[in-house]
Amino acid sequence: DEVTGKEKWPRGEEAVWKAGLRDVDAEEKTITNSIVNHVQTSLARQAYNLDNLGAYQAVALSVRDDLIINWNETQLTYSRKAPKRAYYLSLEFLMGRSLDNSILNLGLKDKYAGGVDKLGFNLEDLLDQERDAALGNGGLGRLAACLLDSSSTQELPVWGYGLRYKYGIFKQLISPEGQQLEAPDPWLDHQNPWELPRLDVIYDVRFYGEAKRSSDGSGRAEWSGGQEVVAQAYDVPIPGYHTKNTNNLRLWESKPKSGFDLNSFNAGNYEGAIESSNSAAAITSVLYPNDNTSFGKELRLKQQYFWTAASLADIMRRFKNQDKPISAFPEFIAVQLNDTHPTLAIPELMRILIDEEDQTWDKAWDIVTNTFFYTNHTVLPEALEKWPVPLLQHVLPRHMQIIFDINLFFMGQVEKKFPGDRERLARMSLIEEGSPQQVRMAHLACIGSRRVNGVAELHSDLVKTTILKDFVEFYGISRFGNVTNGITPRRWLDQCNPTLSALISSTLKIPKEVWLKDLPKLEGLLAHVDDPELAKTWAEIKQANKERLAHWVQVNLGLKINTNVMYDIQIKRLHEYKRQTLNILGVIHRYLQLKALTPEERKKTNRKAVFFAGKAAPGYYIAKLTIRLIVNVARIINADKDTNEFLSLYFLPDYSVSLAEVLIPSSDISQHISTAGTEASGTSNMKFCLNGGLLLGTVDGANIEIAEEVGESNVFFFGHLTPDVEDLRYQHQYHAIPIEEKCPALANVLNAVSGGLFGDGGVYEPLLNTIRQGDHYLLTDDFDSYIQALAMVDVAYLDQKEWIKKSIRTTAKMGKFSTDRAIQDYAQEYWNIESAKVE
Ligand code: GL2
Repeated sequence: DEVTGKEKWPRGEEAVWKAGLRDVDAEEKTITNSIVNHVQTSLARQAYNLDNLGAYQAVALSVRDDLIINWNETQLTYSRKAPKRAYYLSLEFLMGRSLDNSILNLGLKDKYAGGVDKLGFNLEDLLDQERDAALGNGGLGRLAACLLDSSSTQELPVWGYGLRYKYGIFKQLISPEGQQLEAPDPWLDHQNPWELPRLDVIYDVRFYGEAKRSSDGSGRAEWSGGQEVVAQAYDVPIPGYHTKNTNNLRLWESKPKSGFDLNSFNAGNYEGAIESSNSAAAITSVLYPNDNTSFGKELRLKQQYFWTAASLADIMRRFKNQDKPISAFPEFIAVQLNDTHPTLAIPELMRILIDEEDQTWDKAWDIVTNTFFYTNHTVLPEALEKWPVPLLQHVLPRHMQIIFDINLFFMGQVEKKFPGDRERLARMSLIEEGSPQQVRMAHLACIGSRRVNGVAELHSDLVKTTILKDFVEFYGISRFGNVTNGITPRRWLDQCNPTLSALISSTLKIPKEVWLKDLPKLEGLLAHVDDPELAKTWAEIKQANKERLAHWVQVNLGLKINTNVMYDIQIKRLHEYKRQTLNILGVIHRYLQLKALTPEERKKTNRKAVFFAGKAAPGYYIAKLTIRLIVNVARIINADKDTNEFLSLYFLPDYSVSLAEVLIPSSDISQHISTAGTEASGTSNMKFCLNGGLLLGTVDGANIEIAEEVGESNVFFFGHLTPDVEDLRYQHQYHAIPIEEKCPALANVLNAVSGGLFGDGGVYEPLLNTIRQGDHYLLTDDFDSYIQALAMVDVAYLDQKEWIKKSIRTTAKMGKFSTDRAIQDYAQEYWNIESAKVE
């Protein structure tokens, strides 16, 4: 080994492997023994032909052994102490990779690196073998993953419940024309060492059939017939950071109740015989790839019910083991609804309590409304879930009865409080009139929960003043709160940017084990902002992170990118409200300006590389067109020798958690430029800032609270404010001003696109027309101030000394945005649970 001078174990030499390990301390020896053992037994492979994938699998299994021991002790502690527990129901858990995170949380990274090295492998190479667990679309799913990490770290008794999709979010390919293509994500094909199948944890789940109300006046009903499928559990251990507490993420897989239909089989109808088993397996086969848009398909409804029914049955079984009266249910259990996706849990718990547990309606409703909590994640109208009554009636006849009954009681109460206010009744009803009638899931979640929250201050205010305004008037304000989102600093700083993490520890003179669990300690960096040594190392780390990204791009995409320029990054789902279009039009504007300069003048400008990454929902035409425009603009400007030294552009395909971990530490500036009032929170804004990247954004979501923390002089804000948006949209509808007049700079850019500067201009007309007509996302209103903000970024960046100070100040003030704080908010203000430390 060149670095240590020690002899390395020659990879694959069995004789050496078997000879026992030299030069290894006791802990490393346990680790290497365990890895070798897994290679030879679990994998049934030999040392001599072991490749990186095999070595990764063996290492993962060895780490999993440690996790399982902690997991078991955690479950034992929770059973013994019997504390109140919280359950986080989320249709999405965007976990990413687990190996690096697990060994960091266990505090075993160095030992594993050493052990793996002794066996002739390189840990970093092995980490790269792991496939992302991409069971989510975007921020909502990643938030769920960060909250789980923090729940274990904070030693809180919290379990996650979700679905074990066979296919996660699709793999994004980009055709030579710039078209997004989707390929499946068969993430389980390589085996998944991070899960434990639980063949014994199974529940039957029914669909369709008939619900007959009993005639005995009890309010009960019997639901029978239809389709029955089986939910089987897979458990994923969630290690906390430097604690034994290891919570559980339980994911359900759907299976046929009986292998195949014997009657059809015996009659020679083999296809018919397996049809029902296929239809059962289909329920958890694929994640719906829509972010912030509801997609009213029957299979999605079946996913929602399958998952909530299995989870509640499991929760109920665990509760019953405690031998407490059913009325004590809410004293021991809090269930968090992550968006409205699990709202069927409300009528499902009513059904269990009334039909199976003999509770009266009032008692059941009392239990339900003290058990559930609802988080709203968006006020976008297209994302608010509604299910057609006929569909619900068909798939879940008993639940439809219960929803009608809930509505009947609720409407009675509203009528009592606001007599004769028919419009209010219509607005608040669970049922939206129309053909067909639809069930408003946000209303059901709101009235069936104890408390409701939004995910950033502005967003929570909007929830209270817009979509749930009537409910605030009815229930009073105290039912509605805010929990600003967060991120786990373990993955989003220590793991993705280890050199910065080490620099922070040495500067603060606090071990990372302390400040990573107490993020406000970062504020100590402020005392060192003027230290030139710190500034120098800080800048060197940013530079090294740019080089790491450039290396990644070189290896994976075969492109060479300049690392001596500013890195400007926008990575998130493609969505009109997130305004990637504004960004790309800004890039074109910059390009046109550069073209118009003399070579001498160009040399005085700030050089930058602009990066985009993100997926578009497969059916989202305009978002896909935006990708196409970005790719084709990149093709032209990267090839332009006049300007490519000063401006280059990249669309990195197949954005993922793992790619984010490489991109985020490299940014000088990142863009969070949604139309005011549309982005509920955003969480990548927090990730960039934690890594010392500055923020360019609108006054929206958590950008506002980031600016409050770091100070407005350290962020670049632009654009109209939320209260203006409604008026501006009205203007566009009824008093539209031609773009040439209103915003000549933008008109010029649109003409360049239409005119074919980036290939056939006609292709982009539908995209450009969204701006020319209606301009719902207010690009013409914000374009000029956006360009000004970009210019201010350029000026600021030229003063590198001051820029680094801004960067350090930004990191220093990110303490608020740890999910450790967020999970404690939920634990204390909502669930009323306490930590239960595993000794
Ligand atoms: C989202 C919001 O759009 C996003 O702003 C927020 O940060 C996350 C997490 O709260 O939730 N809502 C939503 O439907 N998706 C989100 O990412 N998909």
